Amino acid sequence: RHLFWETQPVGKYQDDAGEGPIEPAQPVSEVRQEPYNLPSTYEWSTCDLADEHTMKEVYTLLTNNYVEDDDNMFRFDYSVSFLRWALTLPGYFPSWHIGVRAKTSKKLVAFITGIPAKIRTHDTVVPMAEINFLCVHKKLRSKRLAPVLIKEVTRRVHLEDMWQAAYTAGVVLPTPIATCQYWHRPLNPKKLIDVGFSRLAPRMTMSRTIKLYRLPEEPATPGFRPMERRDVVAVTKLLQTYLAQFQVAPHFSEDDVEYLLLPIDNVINSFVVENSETHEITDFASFYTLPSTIIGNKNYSLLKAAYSYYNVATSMPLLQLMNDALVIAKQRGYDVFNALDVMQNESFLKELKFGPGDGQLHYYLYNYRLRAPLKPTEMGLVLL
Ligand code: MYA
Ligand code: JJ1
Repeated sequence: RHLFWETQPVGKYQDDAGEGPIEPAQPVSEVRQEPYNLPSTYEWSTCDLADEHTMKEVYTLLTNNYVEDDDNMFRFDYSVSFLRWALTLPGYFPSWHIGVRAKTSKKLVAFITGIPAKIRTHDTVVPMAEINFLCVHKKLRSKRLAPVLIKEVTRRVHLEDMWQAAYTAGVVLPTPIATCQYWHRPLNPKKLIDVGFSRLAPRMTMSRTIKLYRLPEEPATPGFRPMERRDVVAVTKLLQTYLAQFQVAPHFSEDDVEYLLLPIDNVINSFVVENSETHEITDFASFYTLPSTIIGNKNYSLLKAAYSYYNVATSMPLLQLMNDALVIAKQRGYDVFNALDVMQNESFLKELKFGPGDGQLHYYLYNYRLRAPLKPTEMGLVLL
């Protein structure tokens, strides 16, 4: 059934096989030296994302051709500043930003990326590639280009002596390590209903709906403030302790936290709670900005969505911390706050009036077998 995936090391769970790599690492000298073959009218093009023009080409490809919901009403609109942040992290490999161009016009028609990350599974920290932004132009779909992109990124990851990868997708492939559910908390319910993101519930009026989702003007927690550079050490400790309880989670260094979690306008929002007496950092909340194009609505063209990233509460229930995150997201003009049912998120989703979405997110590892699939609550990884 999966003519491509059946050839890849992504095998099934096996009671007898234990946990670890499916295939052993090879000497880098034995990795294929030549790029895989593309159809003759296309060529490989490593995309230099530090170059503004190239970045704009990538942005345009993704904005017009990347992930849509099941009813093709919304399409992710990752911003240029988001893509730059997410893809040019310290230690990134330029060769893992892979484009395909039409030979004659040089138009960018397909893309895939990898970034390096340390991912812990149970007790083992494994250097992996996180694969994201796989995209084939709508006019070139179903021509088996995606498997060529995946083989090529795999080859370039192998050339850096890495042999495992982590990725997520909305589609089912061999073989999910976890299947998680999206939840949505309306912040601007009227707009969400107007654009078809949500519906007026039975026996609810618009004004009752607006009242139902109303939030305080200001966060309730004293000492709740944006994260700053001086918080990096404390936030790293909070995250490391919190993430240790999950079966699969990133292993964050202080440098990772500094890069990934310091606030950037319209990209990443992070907050800490500082104790007013001890000045200790007791709690941390973060969400990233990922708008979607609203396809074919005459009043609105962009849905501004916040996505829950990593959150740690130690001085209060997680529910109270996340309520403050919702307040900030509302203040900052987001229309909806999205979260997966990963980590301990179930402890606040229903009470804070999130509702289940129609989308799922499946998590995968490449060339690494777990003993059994994880429950969403055992998943400690959020990809961008
Ligand atoms: S997930 C986001 C994916 N992007 C989108 O959904 C954007 C909109 N869609 C498209 O651009 C195209 O439909 C794509 C497929 C490009 C998705 N992940 O070329 P085809 C398999 C993996 O004829 P197209 C993200 O970015 C499909 O099962 N495989 O199809 C993470 C079939 O194989 P098989 C997928 O529709 C990506 C084959 O491709 C996906 O024109 C992680 C058909 O190819 C998918 N999302 O193009 C990639 N969708 O016959 C894997 C379809 O076997 C990384 N397919 O069923 C693996 C690790 C690599 C590194 C390893 C290092 C060691
Ligand atoms: O956003 C999503 N669904 C929305 C919109 C649905 C529009 C019709 N299809 C949704 N809205 C309901 C909200 C409602 C608010 C009040 C309370 C009850 C709920 O359900 C979905 C997620 O649910 N998003 C997608 O389908 C986008 C793709 C998701 C897979 C992403 C793959 C990423 C890959 C790469 O790393």
